[in-house]
Amino acid sequence: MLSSSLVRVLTLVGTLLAFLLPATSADASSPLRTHASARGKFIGAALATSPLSNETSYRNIAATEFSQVTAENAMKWDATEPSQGQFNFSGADAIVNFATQNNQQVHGHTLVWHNQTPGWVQGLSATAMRSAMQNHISQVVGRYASNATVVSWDVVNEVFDDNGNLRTSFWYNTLGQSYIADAFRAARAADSNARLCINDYNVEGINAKSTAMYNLVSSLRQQGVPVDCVGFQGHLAIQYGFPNDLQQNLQRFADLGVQVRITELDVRMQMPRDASKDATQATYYRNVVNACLNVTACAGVTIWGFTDKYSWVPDTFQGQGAALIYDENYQPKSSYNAVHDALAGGTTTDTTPPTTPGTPVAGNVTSNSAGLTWTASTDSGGSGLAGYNVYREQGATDPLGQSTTNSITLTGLSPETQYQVYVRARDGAGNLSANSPLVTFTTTAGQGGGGCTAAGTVQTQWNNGYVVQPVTVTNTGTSSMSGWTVTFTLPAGHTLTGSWNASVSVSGQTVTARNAGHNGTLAPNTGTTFGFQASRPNGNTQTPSGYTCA
Ligand code: G2I
Repeated sequence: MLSSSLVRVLTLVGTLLAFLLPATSADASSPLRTHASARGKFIGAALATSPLSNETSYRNIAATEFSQVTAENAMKWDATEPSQGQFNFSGADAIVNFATQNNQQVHGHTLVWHNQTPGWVQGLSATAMRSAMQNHISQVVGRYASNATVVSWDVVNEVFDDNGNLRTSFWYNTLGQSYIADAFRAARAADSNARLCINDYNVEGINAKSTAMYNLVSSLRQQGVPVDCVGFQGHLAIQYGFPNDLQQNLQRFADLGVQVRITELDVRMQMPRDASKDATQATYYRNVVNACLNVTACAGVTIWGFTDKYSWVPDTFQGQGAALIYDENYQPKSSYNAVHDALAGGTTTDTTPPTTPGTPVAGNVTSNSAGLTWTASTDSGGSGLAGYNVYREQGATDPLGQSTTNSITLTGLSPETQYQVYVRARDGAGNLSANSPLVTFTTTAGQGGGGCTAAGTVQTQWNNGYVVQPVTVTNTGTSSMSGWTVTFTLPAGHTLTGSWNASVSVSGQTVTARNAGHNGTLAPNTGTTFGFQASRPNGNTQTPSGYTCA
């Protein structure tokens, strides 16, 4: 029996310890993988071969924090079979050996993709291409079939275009849709145990593309094609918003009987970094991890890299970066803590809204636009200030506009109209502040007649091409339009490879896009969208410019 004075001393020590150590301290020294395993999930990172062999910090973090790894490039076709029948597994083996040493599982990425596939494959006839594909899969998967470290494969990658149609890649154009089922069958033949995945981007939320993926997976499985896993890449950006139906989407795939996983998570931001962007980013990371934790069939989350020192983002999206959970000096960021705390079962949720913004001041009021500025809010709830919503009517759910700073130019307003608007601040967890006081302004008289604007957003790009979607076309005039013509300039050497929702012609580098049959009529202050895809020389990072509308 303990004497009562000893009990008192022990209690005191316990109280002191509880006081001195922050609540998360029990977990502070445990790496991500320890917590992930305790939850029955993996936490992974994509690894690049060169820092893995050259940098101790890189190697140490990769080894200690993650239970799963994916080769960022080393298992792709251009690395493993640069010329027909000449296989090179040096990079792939380096990653597999590293993973074996560190008791990690490897997800093989990727067997059949339209990027990073050598020219010799792309030029083959249908019969030759099918057998080259089967041979590639058989050699690459076969090499690791009896290696317990390599447990899963992205058999096909990015087979959909951005509208959810099957991508008209050289695979599809030469072999038709059957290449997908054939690839899975070849992978199963090469390894009867590996988990075989289909992987894509922009499928995190429920949308046309993810629904097309859902239908394809469902139909392949009904035909007995061995698809047993779906990968959701998860290349997110704080400026585009979080796919709030991620968990629901993962669950609907899980209900098909497949395993699901987040395969390439990163959350980019417009540079430079600041505390508020970091906080929003951390919320995105936490939300993704929580979505996976909440879906039993979700195997885990792979981050596409781990240090901002090595990330594909700045090379692809000009002015954006800082997408990962360690900075370029290998220091953990808020997003690391978010992943850590979510895996550790942290339930700290920010429910404190930001402070109320100041009264907006209106300036530069025209017939269809107005500038507003207000005193900024602050946020103390932990998730950080994310931006502001500007509303017209009390209780409106759709904002007139959104801004990440304490000013905005409202566009698309009606001429000679009185507007009473107010601002609400929002934080990274989605909490909205109280309404600011109202500001009232009246737009000026319009000139009457026409006027339209066009602007294009690069949705995704890769080494030698990109998709611009949407190009938004807006009728900024005061009368209805019955047709529109948008022009823009392709940089030298770029070639249009496809378009949708517009009728497009090219002369030199000037592209003229006219409305399609269904989207020519635009009432004042309404708009429509179209999109296009183009190829560009390897290594070129330019994108089109000079969008005009008439
Ligand atoms: O684009 C991001 C990812 C989208 N999903 C599929 C992934 O496989 C893809 O990864 C990226 C790699 O992160 C980049 O590192 O795929 C890119 C190529 O499509 C990779 O970029 C390439 C560069 O384009 C090459 O110039 C470079 O030689 O990386 C190569 C190796 O560093």
